[in-house]
Amino acid sequence: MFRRSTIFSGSVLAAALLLGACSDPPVAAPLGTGPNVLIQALDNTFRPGEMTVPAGATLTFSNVGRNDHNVLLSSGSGDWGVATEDFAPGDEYRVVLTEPGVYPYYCSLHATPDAGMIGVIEVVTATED
Ligand SMILES: [Cu+2]
Repeated sequence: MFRRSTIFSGSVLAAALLLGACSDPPVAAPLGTGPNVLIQALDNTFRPGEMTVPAGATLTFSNVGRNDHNVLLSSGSGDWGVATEDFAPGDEYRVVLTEPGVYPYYCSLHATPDAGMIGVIEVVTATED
């Protein structure tokens, strides 16, 4: 259904160190078969707040604000997202959504599921070439 990774996070770095990799952050490589899409977390809004992407697109959430944020699903659309401790200023979180649908999300520090720092991603069936 989905794949995800948190890049530049402590847990991933710790795993990389355990595997004997160097301590540099992993190079950001695309995960999905579709385009790469950037969603910025500002203080305190997601930009863009609404977007439509083809299935298989790689979504990169980037915390470019000065505050901690998180990404939580507003309603049942899988269990992707990123916790506050893994989404500090400068952190990025990636997820590939392969199932068409509507994925509302929010930051629990600065929003309720319905208002505030919220966003929604609509995943549509990828067109065949
Ligand atoms: Cu926030």
